[in-house]
Amino acid sequence: MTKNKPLVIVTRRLPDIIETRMRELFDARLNVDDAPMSQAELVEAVKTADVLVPTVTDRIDKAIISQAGPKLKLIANFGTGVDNIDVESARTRGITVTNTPGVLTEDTADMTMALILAVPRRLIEGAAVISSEEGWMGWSPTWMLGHRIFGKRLGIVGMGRIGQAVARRAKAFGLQIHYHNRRRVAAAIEEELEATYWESLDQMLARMDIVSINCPHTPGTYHLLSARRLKLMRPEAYIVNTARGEVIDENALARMLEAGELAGAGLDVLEHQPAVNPKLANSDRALLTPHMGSATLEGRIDMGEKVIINIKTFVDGHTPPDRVLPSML
Ligand code: 8YV
Repeated sequence: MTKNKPLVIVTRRLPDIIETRMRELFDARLNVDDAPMSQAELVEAVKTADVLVPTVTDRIDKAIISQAGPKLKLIANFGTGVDNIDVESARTRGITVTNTPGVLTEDTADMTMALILAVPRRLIEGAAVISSEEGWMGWSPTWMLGHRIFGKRLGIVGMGRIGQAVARRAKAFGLQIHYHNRRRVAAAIEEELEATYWESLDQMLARMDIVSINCPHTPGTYHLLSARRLKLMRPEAYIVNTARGEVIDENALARMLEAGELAGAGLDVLEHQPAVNPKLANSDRALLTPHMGSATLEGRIDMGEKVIINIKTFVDGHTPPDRVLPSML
């Protein structure tokens, strides 16, 4: 790798301040039009770059990585989830992978909380009445009734940084915190959050009023919320997902919402995004948002800063702070 000015290819447009800094530090090839790259363009990029900066919209699979040129030594993902990258193939070829953890925790937790509030309280439906053609016909004591969240049980699937940030917020809203995680979290955290650990996801799901998905998408969590597990949930329960669509069997969820076997869903991520399951798109019980969990200017700038730090550290011959190893997934 050329030590001073590595060729850094960035697949999507990033905030101005980040692109400006990248131009100063690197031989940066930026995507001014922000058009997603085709697989052929990605192949071209990995053939020539020293560093590739992809995002969630780029599939950096084995086929792409196997065509990487000898210069490519770092894939510095703009994003925390690395399910878009075949990390094992990269490791085999001696390519380091980094991500951007930590800086989008609070924003994603805010979005989770927004869905936890919006779905049971019918926020979007209510707002739509005001802007509808007929307009607001008048108030009534029994109209637009949602459900209280105070005092209800929230089951968090994945108690990492984001899960804990959700728990902290939810506790302040009077929800009881329950969680399932591969590993039980430290006693001090459980105590602070007054959180109940469930070793069995099945048993937790059967008892929750609201379930929030906050785990990464890995081979182990694909369809973790399978048709069988969704059926364990109470018909009055809600589910929200700000993690990855692939964690829930979306077809099964859509069928259950249609049949009234679940009260509602708030989904910021979809299994085949940007494609939207028509059953979900047309469901009164589903609130869908277009993967906006970390979409704040502050968050995107912090993410860009992390990408720059990872590249700079790596180029300077050190282990980048946010290195992702296959064993971490
Ligand atoms: C990112 C995300 O903005 O970081 C993640 O894992 O899901 C998003 O919020 C996106 O991945 C950018 O690539």
